[in-house]
Amino acid sequence: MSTIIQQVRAGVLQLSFNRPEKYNAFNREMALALQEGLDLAKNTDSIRSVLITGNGKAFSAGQDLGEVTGDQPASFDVILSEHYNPFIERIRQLEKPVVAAVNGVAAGAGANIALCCDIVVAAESATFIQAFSKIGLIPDSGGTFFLPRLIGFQKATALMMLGEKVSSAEAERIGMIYRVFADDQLMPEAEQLAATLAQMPTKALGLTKKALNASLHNSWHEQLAYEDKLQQKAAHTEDYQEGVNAFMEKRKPVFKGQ
Ligand code: LHQ
Repeated sequence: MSTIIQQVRAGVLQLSFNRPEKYNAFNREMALALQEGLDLAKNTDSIRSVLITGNGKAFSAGQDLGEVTGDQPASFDVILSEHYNPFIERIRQLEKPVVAAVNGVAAGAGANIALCCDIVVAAESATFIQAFSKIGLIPDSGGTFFLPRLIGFQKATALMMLGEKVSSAEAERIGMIYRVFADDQLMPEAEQLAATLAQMPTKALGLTKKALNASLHNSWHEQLAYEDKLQQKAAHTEDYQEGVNAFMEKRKPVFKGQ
């Protein structure tokens, strides 16, 4: 059985973590499979958005701790440089929207993978735990970068140091995630959201993501110049022509992602 199930429909690539008996904890195979899925999204024009979720009760419990214990524990260096960092880079650099549908507990790297996605939605019963401190580690997978930017330095520090469980309602309230849905509505809503994104002007969404990435380190005047540069690119896309023509002709636009 694959550790990640890939399904493509209506321009959406759904990647479902599939180690439910381990709460979708990451072993090497699953980490490499996630990278492959993200490469497929990058290299396939007809895929215009990505939806990441977990099969079973959990979204992901982070690193499979069985892989770092026992007789032949995997080296931390390998785990970060070959597993986590490459897929965090891929999610942020993919010029297509990535939605995380957090269906259950998201702990350790499992939480931080969700939090680096573009839009995070969660089930009412889902929880987020910066579990690292509980086992003597530091938050990785971009957690120390994204979490303070999402919810502020103070709350991020407390959550990372205390390793407390955060409900999805609280996560929405503090801006950690976009929206919460009733458990039985999460997947229909997340699929609709990803399908809507897949019908939108993909190039403009990709350029928006580039601008947002750059805003995390640019000064405001650098950012204005960067917006100028990216807007010129957006203005040369077919979807911009279609969007503006459709508006003038009072009809619904049909965007092709070009
Ligand atoms: C697991 C796991 C798991 C294996 C649940 N591994 N089996 C980077 C650098 C290098 C190395 C280290 O890691 C990292 C990044 C990281 O992600 S570090 C953080 C690693 N993750 C954790 O420390 C979380 C550990 N898990 C938990 O705290 C709990 O399982 C949570 C809070 C996620 C869920 O609690 P419960 O709902 O009470 O479920 P449970 O504890 O009973 O777990 C269910 C099953 O899943 C159980 O298996 P079993 O056969 O006993 O039913 C667990 O052993 C298994 N599982 N997490 N990370």
